[in-house]
Amino acid sequence: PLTKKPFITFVLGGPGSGKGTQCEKIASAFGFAHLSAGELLREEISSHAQNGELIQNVIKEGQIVPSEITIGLIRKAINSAASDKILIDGFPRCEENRIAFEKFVRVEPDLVIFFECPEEEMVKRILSRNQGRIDDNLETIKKRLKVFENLNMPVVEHYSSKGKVHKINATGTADEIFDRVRQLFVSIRS
Ligand code: UP5
Ligand code: MG
Repeated sequence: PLTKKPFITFVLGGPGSGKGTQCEKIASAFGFAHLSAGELLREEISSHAQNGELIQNVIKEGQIVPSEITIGLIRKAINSAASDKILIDGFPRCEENRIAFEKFVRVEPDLVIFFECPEEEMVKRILSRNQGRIDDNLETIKKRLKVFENLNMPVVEHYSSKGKVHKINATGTADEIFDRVRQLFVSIRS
């Protein structure tokens, strides 16, 4: 369990849908802590942590890292976050992730945001990122898209059935998208 009771928002959407970009904006406008599950995993690789090699192999294949690894990193990050309002970007990625998180961290998200974006737009964005990510090549992108569709969408559907999902049109410029996101956060603040 956690050492405090935070307000948790899961931020979901396909690869390149703009989760990281929008989370940065939400964090600075509304005082949230931004925890990117993918970033936490990439830090394990670059710091040569015990599971670094395993994580690298999974990410390179566009597959999902074992829940216990990711959940351990997220739990630690929540407990040391500077805010009790938390954005968890890019997790849970599958029903098994979700169920394990609820079981071991013993919280449910207060809110789930889903960024909806056409595949061709996501691919275009990722291919122009140029930040040296080992999964930003067409071959891995295709696998990431499949995993998203087959394993991550059921998580979105689960939370939709509980009325927790706010779907956001993730096309247009980053600022246009943030105008949509901002309205949501203003409405939950008041
Ligand atoms: N960009 C952003 N918004 C734009 C806009 N409106 N118009 C034009 N360009 C825009 O954006 C992607 C790129 O597009 C950037 O260059 C940005 O400037 C530009 P970004 O905000 O980075 O999108 P995001 O949705 O965050 O894309 P990302 O590639 O990070 O998504 P993924 O979900 O694929 O990556 P993540 O880091 O979450 O996961 C990577 C891998 O880690 C997974 O494939 C998986 O193998 C592993 N993983 C797990 O196993 N478990 C986890 O819990 C999490 C990750
Ligand atoms: Mg990201």
